[in-house]
Amino acid sequence: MERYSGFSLFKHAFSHHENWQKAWHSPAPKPSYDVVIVGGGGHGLATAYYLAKQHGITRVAVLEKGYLGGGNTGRNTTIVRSNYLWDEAARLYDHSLSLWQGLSQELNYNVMFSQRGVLNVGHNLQDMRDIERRVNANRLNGIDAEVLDTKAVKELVPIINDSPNIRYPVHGASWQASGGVARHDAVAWGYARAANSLGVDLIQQCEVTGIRRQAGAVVGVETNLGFIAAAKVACVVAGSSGVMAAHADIRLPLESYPLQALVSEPIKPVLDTVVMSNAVHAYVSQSDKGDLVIGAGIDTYNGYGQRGSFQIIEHTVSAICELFPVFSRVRMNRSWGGVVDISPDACPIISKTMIKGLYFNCGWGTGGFKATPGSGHVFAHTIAKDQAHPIAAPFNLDRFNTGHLIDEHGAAAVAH
Ligand code: FAD
Ligand code: PYC
Repeated sequence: MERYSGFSLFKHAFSHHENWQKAWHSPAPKPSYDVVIVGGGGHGLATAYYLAKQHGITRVAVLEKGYLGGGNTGRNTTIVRSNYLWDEAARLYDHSLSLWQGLSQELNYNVMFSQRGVLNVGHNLQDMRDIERRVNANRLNGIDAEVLDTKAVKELVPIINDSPNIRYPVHGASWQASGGVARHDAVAWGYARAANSLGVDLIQQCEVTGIRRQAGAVVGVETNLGFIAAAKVACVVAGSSGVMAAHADIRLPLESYPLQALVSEPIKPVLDTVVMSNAVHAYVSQSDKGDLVIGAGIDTYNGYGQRGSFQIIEHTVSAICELFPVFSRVRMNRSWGGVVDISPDACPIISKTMIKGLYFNCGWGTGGFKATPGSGHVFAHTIAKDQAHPIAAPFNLDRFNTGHLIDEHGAAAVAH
């Protein structure tokens, strides 16, 4: 901003005549904020918190078009794990898992993180070979993973159907004992309260409709409440990332899909771990309240609807009933959907862009809840230093040019 005022403008004008003319005709707005974060989900709020807490940057605003945590953060099935195949992804998700362990204390807010373990079930020989490969890779990365046979799965989950005669018999599973669940909306509220107490502004009902740029750099955002000037803009809008990028004339390699889930009426405790099966497109855990929390694969077509299609949910419920016949008469209470943004390698984008001061954090697809603390932590570093955090560096946008993809379709564990 210095160059538009006093002596420095004078100096600049003589050295860059054309720029001076532009600047003269449209003076850049004085930034109200050092950083504007677009999107008040868990990732945006965590980013704001770590910017303030770890980097001392408190002139930060989080702009949310609806209400805080009302996007995928408040719609997911809360599974936390770090058993990803490739080193880069394992490092990212394991960094997050380690932050989860101290999060309630860090935020002074009970996020109900419960390490009750996660099973990824295999139903045929190839599933089991993939599981063995992933577990071996996990162990090499120091992640607590094990391969279990059918008997060991049955011991952990006595209500699972271990008959060899069902359509998709349980041949075994991977087991990550340190995985588990957390309370999704508490994560948004905890980060929001902690960020706000450090000076971050939280502005709800504020929809960003444009990204204003000048001379190749961001100068702020257009919103339904008017223009907000900012030195840096960080977009963390999950399924709306393609739309947001278009505001800056950027095309991201992302596709948006509805992903749905449902919960049952509360029942007595019957399931004290998380059971996932990619092959049958279904997974289930039991919340502390007693509801069965059930999730499906993504819809088979692109969309922005916050509900999923009947064909997918029917498939999921029939798979759950086959795996857990004891659930066949449980009544379902609610179903809903969220819009997830999936990249070609099912890994996130945590990156600077070609526009100075513009950053994107997106592409978490079906699996970003578990990453919330780690994502916010490394993204805040990337924004504050204008340089990728070492853990975030492989998730740069440039990988789609160089071909250095990190294919995590298998470990994403939800059918794509
Ligand atoms: P969000 O929480 O969606 O936040 C983005 C925010 O941006 C939204 O609040 C939105 O309103 C706001 N926004 C959008 N456009 C604008 C705009 N123009 N102006 C201002 N604000 C805007 N992950 C797991 O790890 N484990 C799971 O078990 C799991 N289960 C899932 C189940 C379902 C049904 C779904 C839908 C997702 C699931 N996920 C899971 C994925 C996970 O929910 C997401 O990856 C994660 O919550 C993304 O967080 P976020 O903060 O980036 O996005
Ligand atoms: O990534 O573990 C996961 C997940 C579970 C449900 C949706 N995503």
